Amino acid sequence: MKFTKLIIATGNRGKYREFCEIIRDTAGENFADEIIFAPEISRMIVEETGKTYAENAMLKARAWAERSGLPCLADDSGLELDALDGAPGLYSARVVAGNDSDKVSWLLGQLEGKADRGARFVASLCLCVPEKFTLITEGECRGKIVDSPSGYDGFGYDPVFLPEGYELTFAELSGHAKNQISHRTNAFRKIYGLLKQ
Ligand code: ITT
Repeated sequence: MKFTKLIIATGNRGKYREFCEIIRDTAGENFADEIIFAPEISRMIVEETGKTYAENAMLKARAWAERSGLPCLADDSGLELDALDGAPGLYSARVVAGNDSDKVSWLLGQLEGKADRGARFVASLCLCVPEKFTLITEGECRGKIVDSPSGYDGFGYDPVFLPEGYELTFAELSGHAKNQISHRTNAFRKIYGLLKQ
């Protein structure tokens, strides 16, 4: 199955950029002719009222599919810290007002004096193809949180996340390297696998 147009149902340009690369790296030209950033076709804020990543991903994908009539791929993701029993998790985008570096500062503050730096990124993806089907998958990437931010690539908490088996943060790795191992990639590979069945 190849889509003529695919909407990435997000307001986060960092996620959109990653999806373009992940789709190209995973499926080459076989997935979609055109990959569209949702805010370029319409203005809409979808309330994330779900209790799980999967519910929120479905809310976003379905809302944009209803609005556009086109296939929509949404992601709901978060960073879970072992020392904080999985927080901020579902609320990773909303821990404090401000930009990514304010959120990173908040995170490092929460971990101050804590020896356990273990963490994982989680992403649920929802692909909604109007009047045909809805698919949901989940992916994770384990790692740990470093003491201070390093690197400028990526978005969100990338400058403080050291993926397992690596000595560079997500923000120091190239986009291509992050996309070999990320939670988002792992979830997308599952979607692609299901579509090929
Ligand atoms: P949309 O809902 O519009 O897609 P959002 O940024 O609000 O955009 P989420 O609600 O899924 O997305 O929030 C996930 C947050 O978790 C995101 O804003 C980042 O702070 C963090 N996050 C998720 N994946 C990440 C990644 O690959 N690298 C760094 N931070 C990430």
